[in-house]
Amino acid sequence: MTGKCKMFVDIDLLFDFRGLQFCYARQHQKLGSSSIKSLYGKSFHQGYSDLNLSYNLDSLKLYIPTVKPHIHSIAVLTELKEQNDLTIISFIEEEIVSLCLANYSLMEGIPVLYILHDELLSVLQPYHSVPHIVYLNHLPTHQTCTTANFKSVHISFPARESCEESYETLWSLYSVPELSYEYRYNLWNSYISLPQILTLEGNIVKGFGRGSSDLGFPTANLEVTNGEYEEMIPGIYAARAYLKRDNYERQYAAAVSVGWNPQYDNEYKTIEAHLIHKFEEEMYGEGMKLELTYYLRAECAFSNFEELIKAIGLDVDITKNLLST
Ligand code: RBF
Ligand code: MG
Repeated sequence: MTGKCKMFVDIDLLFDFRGLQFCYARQHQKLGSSSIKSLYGKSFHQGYSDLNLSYNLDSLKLYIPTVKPHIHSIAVLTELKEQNDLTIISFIEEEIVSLCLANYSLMEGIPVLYILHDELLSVLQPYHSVPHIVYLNHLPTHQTCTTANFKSVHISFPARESCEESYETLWSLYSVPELSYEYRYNLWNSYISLPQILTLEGNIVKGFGRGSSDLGFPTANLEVTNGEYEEMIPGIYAARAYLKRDNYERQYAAAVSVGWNPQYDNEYKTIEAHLIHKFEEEMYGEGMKLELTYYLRAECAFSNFEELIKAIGLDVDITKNLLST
């Protein structure tokens, strides 16, 4: 990269606020994926009022510590911070964003601009003559910028929009380092201790059949026969698991995913437990009991599957540390 340029990065790209919005909206009402999609690219306030929902900042604040940076994006940001005149653009409310940023010292010293989508171009106007890239993950904003002749790179989120071209553009400008395990673990390591243990019981059923083949983390899908699972906040939990075959006496640590898997946009809500133990045999039909003790994070749609796999790996390591007996 020769010379400095002005770079704007949308905060949505760096942190999974949208995962939090999914979680939070679904906690309040049974929303379909189409209405959830309408939260995309909106501030909390706008998204919620569009869906005719209200949100309570106090209870939202509870989940903010678990909003995680995208592992890959944070590597990009680290690189940009070294090389550029960097500003973060946020279309999300200042109160929410600043609470989240407070968790990550990496963000210290980077200015954040709080604006509305409509204000974007007037904010960028002074930079029209300097070489710059606007690095955005929100397609309409990207299009607005392109139409106004700003050099704008679109990195898509969620994953299913095609974004190969934008990655190539980025890689041709920057060599982005791989973050060390310790670094990623520290970024990822924030969670909420549940005020009371949530117990779920039922039988293990066939899931979407992706667990071990695609991701390398086999899961036992629980068909729940007790508990208010419909009301449960979607997200990733750390749990103790017990199996009927051991008379529910032996304890396994488990990382549990509750929700619609936004990476795949499932049609129905599932509870999937990755038991941290090597099982040789199939477990369909087996009885299982889960005691959820920590909320680790919201469900996310990552910009690629490698990122999802890394995130699950970190969830599992954190679960091991929290529940090792
Ligand atoms: N799916 C998602 O779409 N987003 C996630 O953030 C996510 N996190 C997970 C974390 C853990 C610990 C586990 C066990 C699963 C997670 N999943 C997530 C679900 C995953 O996509 C699913 O297990 C496979 O697709 C098999 O159905
Ligand atoms: Mg499964």
